[in-house]
Amino acid sequence: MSAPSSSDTRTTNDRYPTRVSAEPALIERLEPTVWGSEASAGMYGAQELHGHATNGFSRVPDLLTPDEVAGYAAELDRLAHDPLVRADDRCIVEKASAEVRSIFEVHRISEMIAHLVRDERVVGRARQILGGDVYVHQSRINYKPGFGGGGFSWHSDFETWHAEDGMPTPRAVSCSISLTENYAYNGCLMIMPGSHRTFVSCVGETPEDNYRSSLTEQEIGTPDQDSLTALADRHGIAMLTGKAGSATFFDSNCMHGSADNITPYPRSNIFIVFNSVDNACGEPYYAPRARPEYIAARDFTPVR
Ligand code: 6CS
Ligand code: FE
Repeated sequence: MSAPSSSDTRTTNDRYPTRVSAEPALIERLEPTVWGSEASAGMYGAQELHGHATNGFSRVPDLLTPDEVAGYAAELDRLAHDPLVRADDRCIVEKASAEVRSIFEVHRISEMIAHLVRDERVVGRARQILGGDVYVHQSRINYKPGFGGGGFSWHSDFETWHAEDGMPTPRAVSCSISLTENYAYNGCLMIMPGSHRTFVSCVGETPEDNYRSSLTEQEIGTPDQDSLTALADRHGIAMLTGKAGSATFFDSNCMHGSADNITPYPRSNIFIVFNSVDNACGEPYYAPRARPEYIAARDFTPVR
């Protein structure tokens, strides 16, 4: 791919350039994190929304009941063993073990997960944070099996969604619902609290069909070590441990990652990305072409 030309207004006026310069940069984010008015009614109270705006994430300890956890865990198991799912492009396997790593667009594969997306406990909170109607930009199951589930290097999701999916601004939020206990040692999510206010412009052009390798091991769109050190020194690192059934909502620009899982204990979760209908994706900003719809939706119908 050649670098976008300077006549391309989409990129010349862009506040969040990435994968185009030889030098990394830290760019202050201007958009709010919580768009709903703090008075907007819903499951989050004003204090929780305030915490979300400050840290870039918020936690819901018992989003699912133990019975629901058991039901969804059985559904994850069923999907991972369904030969039709296994053969589908939506299914990503681990490089090392050929075990299922992720399944994408699960809200269109599983009726149970479609239902979960529309659940007020889930979409209601996303609407409160993003200030109105939302649609699903991406959904996936991450399995992270024991004895070899692979980690995710440090990254901001928004960096990828902006560069490769054409998401204009960081007005999206991810909901990660744990179906297994998350310990510090089985590859739990790590977030730098407060890092969502800084965009790290990354070095290295997006190759053709980058998604074919980035979903097992992301290399492009991962920040340089000096930028990561600066952010970690400034913000520290939070380990998001918690019980099965707990959920974390986190801003699209949080700096986050997770380690490999060498323990016997899997760390599985359902992951749903909500984007504001006022922030619908267009052409990619810094990639040769848009990714498939099962990774980055083009149907902006609000969740009802
Ligand atoms: O590609 C995505 O949409 C997500 N997956 C990875 C490995 N990095 C960026 C983003 O979180
Ligand atoms: Fe991520």
